[in-house]
Amino acid sequence: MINKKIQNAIDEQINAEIWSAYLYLSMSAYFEKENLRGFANWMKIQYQEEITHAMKFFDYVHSMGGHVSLKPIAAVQTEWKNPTDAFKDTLAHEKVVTSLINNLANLAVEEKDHATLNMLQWYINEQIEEESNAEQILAELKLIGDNGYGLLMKDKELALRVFVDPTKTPIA
Ligand code: OFO
Repeated sequence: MINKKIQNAIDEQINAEIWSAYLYLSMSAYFEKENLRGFANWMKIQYQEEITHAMKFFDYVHSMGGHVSLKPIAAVQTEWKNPTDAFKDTLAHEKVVTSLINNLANLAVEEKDHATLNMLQWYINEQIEEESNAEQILAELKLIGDNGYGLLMKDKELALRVFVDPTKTPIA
């Protein structure tokens, strides 16, 4: 049975993961509007990944005999200055999520909840990838600068991303 403190903290994290999904779907809509369909595709897949992150927590709580209480989803930004601006926000947001996961792990240690701590290892690894993906694209966008051709090339590359459920991949 999952303890109340951990249950509440995971409910908050489910909300943060679904908010992340909503944020990236909003970015996808922004890129569609800018005719950058590859970037829009990348963000749509990011949205799908975030839903899997939320669902992994959701299923964990129920497998431990708990009961999830879903919270309201706050509004997200809908406009960005340019792709670099959107990826700066993506990286900043992923850093916040990493700190939320670390806080959850700290709570699991305090509560001596080893099952939850073990489950969180997957998220700790996943956040390394989340930050590194955003960091890489941001660095490339900085190199591209105002070069429209460079941006279109990047757009074509990001169009190739396909969805692979990350929760089905064992931790490295
Ligand atoms: Fe769920 O990792 Fe991004 O936010």
